[in-house]
Amino acid sequence: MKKHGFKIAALLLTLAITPPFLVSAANTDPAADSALPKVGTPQNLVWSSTTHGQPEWDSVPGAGLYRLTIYKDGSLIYQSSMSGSGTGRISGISSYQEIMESGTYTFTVQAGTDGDISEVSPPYVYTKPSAVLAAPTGLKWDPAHPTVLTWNQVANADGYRVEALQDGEFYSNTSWDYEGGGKTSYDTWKEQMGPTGDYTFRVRALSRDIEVCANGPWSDEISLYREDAGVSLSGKIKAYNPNSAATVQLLQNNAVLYNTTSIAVADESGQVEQDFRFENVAPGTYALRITKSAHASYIVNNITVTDQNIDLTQSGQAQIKLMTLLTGDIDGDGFINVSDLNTVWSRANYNKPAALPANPLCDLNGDGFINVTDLNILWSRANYNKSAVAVDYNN
Ligand SMILES: [Ca+2]
Ligand SMILES: [Ca+2]
Repeated sequence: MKKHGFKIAALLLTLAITPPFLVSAANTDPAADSALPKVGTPQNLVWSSTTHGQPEWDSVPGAGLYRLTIYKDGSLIYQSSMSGSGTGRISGISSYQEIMESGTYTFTVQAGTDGDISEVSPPYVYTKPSAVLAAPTGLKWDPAHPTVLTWNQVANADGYRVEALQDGEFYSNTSWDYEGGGKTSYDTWKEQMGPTGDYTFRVRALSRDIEVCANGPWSDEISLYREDAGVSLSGKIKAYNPNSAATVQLLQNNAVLYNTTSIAVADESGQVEQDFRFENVAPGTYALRITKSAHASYIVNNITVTDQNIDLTQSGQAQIKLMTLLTGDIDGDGFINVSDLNTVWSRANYNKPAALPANPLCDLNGDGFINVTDLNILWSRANYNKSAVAVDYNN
């Protein structure tokens, strides 16, 4: 069987593709298209008879780029672009790497791009063979070279694909094949990643002939190691009215350096616990400040970040382990006192729905009504005549 080497130009282009371009059939990326010449439509699209699942078509004069779209049973599974200024027949990106399951695969090719879409290719009907490559195991960051991802070699693999996910969504990928299947590491992820985000990686083994042995499934995921990324700082708050979000900030010299907003829990009322987390916090000493409407502010001073993650729920101080916000500072002056009480108790607000013209902040528990429940929260021993909380992390 003829072996098609992986095209370096195609590989590099695949690396550079941004996710919307890759995954959205409707996205025509006008900024990229505008610089390209008007060109014709590629013709004579067929699957290669020698490399199963590999598309080929006639080159288009003047084209510098081709966009390939693959459908499985009518649904888009892959879209990518490759440089293609050659003449004669063009071999597409090695799309057999995208073919995992039995089904009917077709593709379209755009040249140029001027928005033309070629005719749909003859279908490639794929029946997955019983032989399937194994999923890679043992993914880890090389201890000696912590920016290099490694895994155990998969028997009979002809290549691998490494895919990055950001916050669980496709972010980028790269793949290659080679003679012998011995390369089981990947070290160029760092240039592809943005400065922030929760990245994970996964790897799958690729087959040269998917009629003989199918491409393997994805490995388990591994989180990104970033040697220069800083650490995480996480904690837990407890506050009333989860419909209203709390804002958590890290400050230095009264300047906000990191911001997070704990997730509001909709359709719930009362006093609930919520987690927050900062990622990639640089070394330094910070004040953590929590603010939330109708609650007194809460500050933890002198948190020194070094090279270790900080989980405030592990603190020996009860006031840091679980930061319970004091409730009832409706006018936001930093004190929970008679002026707030009088606001709840007023004719305009008391026993009214928690909507204008009443003051919605008087609905302290977030159940939609301003009533004795809210009054009791404000007037409780825990809250009444209390003010903004400040604790020291090192006490
Ligand atoms: Ca007040
Ligand atoms: Ca209420």
